[in-house]
Formats: sequence, structure tokens, C-alpha cells
Amino acid sequence: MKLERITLREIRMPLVSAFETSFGVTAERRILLVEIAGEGVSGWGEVTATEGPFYNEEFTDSAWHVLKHFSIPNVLALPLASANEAPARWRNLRGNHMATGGLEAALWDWEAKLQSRPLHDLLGGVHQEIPCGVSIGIQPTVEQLLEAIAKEVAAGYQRVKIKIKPGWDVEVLDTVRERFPRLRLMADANSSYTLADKARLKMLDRFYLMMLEQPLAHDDLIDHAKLQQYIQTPICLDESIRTPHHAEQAIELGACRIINIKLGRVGGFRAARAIHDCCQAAKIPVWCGGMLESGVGRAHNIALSTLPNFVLPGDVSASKRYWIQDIIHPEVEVSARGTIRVPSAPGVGFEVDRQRVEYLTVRKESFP
Ligand code: OSB
Ligand code: MG
Repeated sequence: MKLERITLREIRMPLVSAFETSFGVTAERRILLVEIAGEGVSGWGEVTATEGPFYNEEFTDSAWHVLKHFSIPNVLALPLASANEAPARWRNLRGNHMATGGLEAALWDWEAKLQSRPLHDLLGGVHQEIPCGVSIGIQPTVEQLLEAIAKEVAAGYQRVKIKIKPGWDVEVLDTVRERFPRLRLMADANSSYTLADKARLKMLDRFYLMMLEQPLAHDDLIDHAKLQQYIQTPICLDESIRTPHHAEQAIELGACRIINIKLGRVGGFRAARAIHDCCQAAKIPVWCGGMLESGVGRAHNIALSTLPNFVLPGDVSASKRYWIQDIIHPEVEVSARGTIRVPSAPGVGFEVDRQRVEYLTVRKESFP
């Protein structure tokens, strides 16, 4: 593969509505896009880091720095035979998975396009249609939450995830369950509890949630294993699973029964596939998480979700839930059955709207 140029850019995109989690509110995204150009073809990737170091240690500006000074020079240093080899180039870097993951994802898109194959095919995907859920942020009032859920249910989404935190949990879920007794429902705490809250978390059992996502510390496995012993609701890990090794350890400890795989959090497709395979062997179902991505990251999430053990609805939903106008053509659309049809064009299968990207760009740098 003859790589000619890597272009890094930052775009700013206001969200259609602000998104609140236990760690803060996001109204505007600052997204880094990576473009790989070579042999007359471009591959695109998205860095999924948040604006501040609140979900994990990474943030937009740290990712720019790591890409510019470490990951990009390592990729440009020697010819590359495949995207699958790329992670070996930054073996010497610790963490910063979202930065390198955006570059890795761009290389996969580029390689698939060089071979005129859809990315899901290159990855070994099997699903042609993927089941979709939505993630609904903390709302100003419970009434607004009920309205937001009703809207997504009417749109056909297959499951609803709500964000919880201490002070926005049992009473809220009581009201939601009363109004939507049969809804496939789950809750994501984004690490806002400790094991000292176990009695409170056990109260969630009565809501027969599909799962409780990342209740305890972002870097913990052992307390999650203790909590899983104590509650009936299946625990799903998000933040705690950064490497295939973490997935193996979590499974061995019984720290979760489900894993949410995010391409950025684990550093790209190679690691995501390894975690997928390890979960599949252990009969742990997985689903694809979201990071409020633009169309570029969304398209990668769709490709990832075609792997066989992605059997639960993911947080991969329609472009219009996030953006007035997305940066890809066509935009991601969800059927009335709550599914996304996997595209069959080469690479991720969506076209990047260069004009729109150019318009949204606030900084840009090319290498070499
Ligand atoms: O924990 O899954 C999460 C958004 C930002 C940071 C963390 C998370 C989320 C979401 C949104 O839940 C998922 C999405 O709709 O992209
Ligand atoms: Mg989560």
C-alpha cells in the first residue's frame, strides 16, 4: 500500500440537542478526522475522544498532539502492507487509543477501497442489517425523559438506554417502567457509583433491565465482579475494557455478562476484533457503543457491527438524531424496524462530503 499523505483536521459540529451524562454536558463536538491519501484513493477515520478528559484520559487536543508527534510519524516511517499491521507501529505508545484508533480506522477504510471491497467484507462481517438502539442523556425533568423515550420508540428503535447517576436513578426508572412496561430498556451510569452503593444498585433489579452499563470506576474489574455476584441485572462493561487483555480478565473474574465495544476506546479494528473473538468464545454477547460520532465514525461503527457476535442493538443510530447536516452521503438512516442496512460500496460505503468538511474545519495539517 503506497501511502502518500496523511491529513489531520479538526471540525466543529453543534449537536441537535445537548447530551448530558454523569460526567458532564456536551453541546458542540470538536472532532478530529484523519484522511489517508495514496494510490488515488482516500480513507477516512474519526477520533472519538471527547472535548475534555472526562470519559477517559483523552481529549481532542491530546489526540491531536499524540497523532502529530507519535502515531503519524510511526506510520509514515516504513511502508505498510495492511491496516492490520498498523497497531504494531505504535506498540511503544501507552494508552491514547482514541487517537491511534482514528488513524487505524482510516487505514482500514483506505485498504478496503484499494481492494474495491466493502470494509465489512474485509473485516469478515456477516450481518447485512444491524439492530439499533438509542442512548438518551440525562434530561432536565422526568417528563422530558418520557417524551424523549416515546419519540424514539415511535421511530422504531429496538432498545432504549438512559443515562443514570446518583440522584437520577431509581425514582426515574420507576416512572419510565410504569409508562413503558415492555420496553427493552437499559441504564448507563458512566462510573458514577462505588461498591458502597450496592444496595441502591440492587434496587434496579426490579426494573428487569437488559443490562446496567459501567456502574463502578472506569478502571475497575474486581468491584464489578463483586457487584455482579450481588445483583441480578447483567453488568455490561464500557470504560473498563480498553484492551483484549482487559476483556479476558473481566470474563475470568465474572465482572460482566456483556461487553460494549467502542472502536476508539480499544484503539481500532484490530483490538475490537480480538475482543469480539474472545467474547464470542466465552459466550459473552457484545454490542457497538457510540461516542456522538459524525458520519465518518458512525460508518465505521456500522462496519464493526457486522461481526457475528454483535447480537444486541448498539448505540449506532440515525445521523439526524445528532446533526442538522451530517458530513457523509447518504446520511445514516434507520428503518421503521429499528435497523440500519449495511452499505455495499467499497470501504465504509458512505461518501465524505468534502465541501461540508472543509466548511466545518477549524485547523488542518498534512504529513509529511
Ligand atoms: O458511555 O456510552 C457512553 C456518549 C459519550 C460518551 C460516553 C457514552 C456516550 C453515549 C452516547 O452513551 C452514545 C451515542 O449515541 O453515540
Ligand atoms: Mg457507556
